[in-house]
Amino acid sequence: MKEKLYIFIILSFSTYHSLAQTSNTSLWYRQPATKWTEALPIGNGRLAAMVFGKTNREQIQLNEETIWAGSKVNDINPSAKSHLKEIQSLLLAEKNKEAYTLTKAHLLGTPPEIRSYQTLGDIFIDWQDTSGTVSDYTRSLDLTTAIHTTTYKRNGATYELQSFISAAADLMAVRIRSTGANLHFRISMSRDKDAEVSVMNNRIILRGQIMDKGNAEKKGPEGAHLRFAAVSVVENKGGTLSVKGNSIEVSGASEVVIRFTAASDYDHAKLDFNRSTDPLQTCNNILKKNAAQNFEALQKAHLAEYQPLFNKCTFEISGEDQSVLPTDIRLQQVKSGVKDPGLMALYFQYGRYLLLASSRFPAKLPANLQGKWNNHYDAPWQSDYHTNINLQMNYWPADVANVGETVQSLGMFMQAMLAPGRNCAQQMYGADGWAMHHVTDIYGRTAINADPQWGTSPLAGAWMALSLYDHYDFTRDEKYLKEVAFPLMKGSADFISSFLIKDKNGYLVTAPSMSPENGFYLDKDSTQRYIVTYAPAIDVQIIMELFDAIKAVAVPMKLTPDYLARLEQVMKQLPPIRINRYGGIQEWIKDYDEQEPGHRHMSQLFGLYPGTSLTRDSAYLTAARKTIENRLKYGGGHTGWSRAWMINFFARLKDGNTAYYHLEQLLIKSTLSNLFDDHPPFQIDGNFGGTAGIAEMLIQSHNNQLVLLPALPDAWKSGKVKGLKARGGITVDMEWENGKLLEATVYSTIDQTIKIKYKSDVQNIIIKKGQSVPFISSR
Ligand code: FUC
Repeated sequence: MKEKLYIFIILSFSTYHSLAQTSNTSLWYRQPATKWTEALPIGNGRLAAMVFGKTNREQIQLNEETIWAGSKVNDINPSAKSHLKEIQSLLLAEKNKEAYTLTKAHLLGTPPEIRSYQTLGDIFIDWQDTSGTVSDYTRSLDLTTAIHTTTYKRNGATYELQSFISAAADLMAVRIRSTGANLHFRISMSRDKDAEVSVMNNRIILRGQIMDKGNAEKKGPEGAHLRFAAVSVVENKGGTLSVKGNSIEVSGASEVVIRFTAASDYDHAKLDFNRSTDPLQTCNNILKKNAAQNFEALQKAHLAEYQPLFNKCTFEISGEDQSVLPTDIRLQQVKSGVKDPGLMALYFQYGRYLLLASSRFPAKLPANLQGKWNNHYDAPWQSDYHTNINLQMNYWPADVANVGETVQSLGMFMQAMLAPGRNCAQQMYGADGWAMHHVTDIYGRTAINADPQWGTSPLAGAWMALSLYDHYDFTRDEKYLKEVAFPLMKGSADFISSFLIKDKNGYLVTAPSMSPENGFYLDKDSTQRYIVTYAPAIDVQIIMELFDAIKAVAVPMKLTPDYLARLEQVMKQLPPIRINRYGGIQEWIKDYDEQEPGHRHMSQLFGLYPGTSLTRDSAYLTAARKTIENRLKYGGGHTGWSRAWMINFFARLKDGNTAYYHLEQLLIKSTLSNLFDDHPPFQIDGNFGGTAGIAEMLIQSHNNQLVLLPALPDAWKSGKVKGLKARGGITVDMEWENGKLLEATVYSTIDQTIKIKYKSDVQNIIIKKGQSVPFISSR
């Protein structure tokens, strides 16, 4: 009997296997989602949806990237500039308490906080007949097609629901069909707040304007809230459609297609509303453009756009293939100690998928704290743009994992940030260039947000500029450098050069600032914790790396020797990177006692990853390891993104097995059943940081050398990866067996000599533009 049961399970698994197209590029489940964090995400960058796969009342939760509360305001505190000098003097005199009080009174933004990115609403499909048991149920998200499929049997009939969000047509298409029964259900669209729904013929129209307490102090006779609209068009084959209140009833159809799109009156270039656009008209225009295309044609166009992007990179790791099992079971198994390298390959591809689905064109805004998937009106951390690690981390995998197209929306947004950023530099600090702090929204917030203890990060913009520079470093796309990255880099350098002041020792320092988001005690007997300070290690490292990056583009940007000499002059006067009394990288200007030794942020290691300033000196590398060990000893890595950062750190330390351990911990402790990162709560940066970490274990390309398999863990004995990217316009395919590189193929978009390193084997390989060369090592 036991044996029979076993055979039955195997058989049913293989049935599901073919049904759900399981592999390590597919997430699939045997039951519907019972909560939002079990639903599966689809998106085209601009529109996003979470599909539940429910059988009585199907729910598709909807997002559009611009549905944000708040509005454009000059948030710079008018008394900032006149109090800056006093705050700086107090900090240099270590009167941190007084400095903090003044910072809070005069540098905190007005209003002090941004408002939230919001859900757009939901589509519901309410089935008329919910009798009979559901069997043979699967729902899956195929990453190679970006299509979500639910199939099941009920009362002898088979049902299939497929959905995808097309970037080509800028809409979501849902097809519902069955064999063995006709379709009877009601389709509705709703939003709990600030919207009205109407139905006309086969269209459900949702229109709204955000009403939010944050709007109280806002401008304009007509109010300043974002206006939005969403339209669902219902098309049936066979049967009838009828309007029932605010829903459409489908009776007796053999197939139904829903086309959905949404829009607002937000203007990306201005970071503001554009009252001359009508969101409903925008929706109608989108739908009209594609009206002649049936579901199959839409799908074909969707695949033609999506697949070339996704298929650029493939990754396989040897080991028992568990993809025959549902994804939630695999994750459970890993949590109970089972090894599943394939799940790591899936996690990697999911990260690439999520970035494409939340940041590729037509997206004009970057992926936020939740990508673009959010079911709240007041989301955790407003689902905003945190620029003291989180937004940067979102884009860590973009280039290396070969989804560099996703940087476009980040670039567009940051270009638009230059104007409010210049205002911030001038009005807040009386400085040149542009600046922003640790949080922003789609309306161009730049001031300190919430409290100086979180937001006193005047170099957050410089870090963002470095993220955009990295895309140039990977692609060597000079047009992009000139138009997008360099204005932000140069503007940040201008800001820094005029913002720095001299401390008592003659060093040029940033003040006020902080080391995100850790506190310290001025002396060991003190119980008074401080955060606001001057010249934390992260600032020094950011300045060095930004100025180095500018020097690196001196030729294409035609920078004058005079300008470069001025940068050098500043760099020479920065405080040095120091080793503290515990042998770690010193976090602050002095060797203060830290308040939270296990803090999730490890800002003093910016120069280990994503930066490089700590990677060229073995003493710094040893100290960096010590810093990480100390953080871990006191519970560090406890949030998803913090754990993901650990993977990248250990990859840079060339310690593959420890990087692997943290990747496993990321899955065990910080991953939800839909493989979303769990901060907790859901926050997408851990997905992206984890994806970048996996790539960083396989390939590294900082410091002008290409290192193959720099941190390969023992657990990834054999494997194959195609299409990883390296700095310098390079693409790499590799295959390894029993921990040894078999062969690599290196392709370059520019003429160059590449220094390629595998273990102790270093070879200089001359490569011509557009050429591929093999790399074979004897090691
Ligand atoms: C930073 C982190 C938190 C969280 C928030 C969105 O402030 O310290 O952990 O990720 O951003």
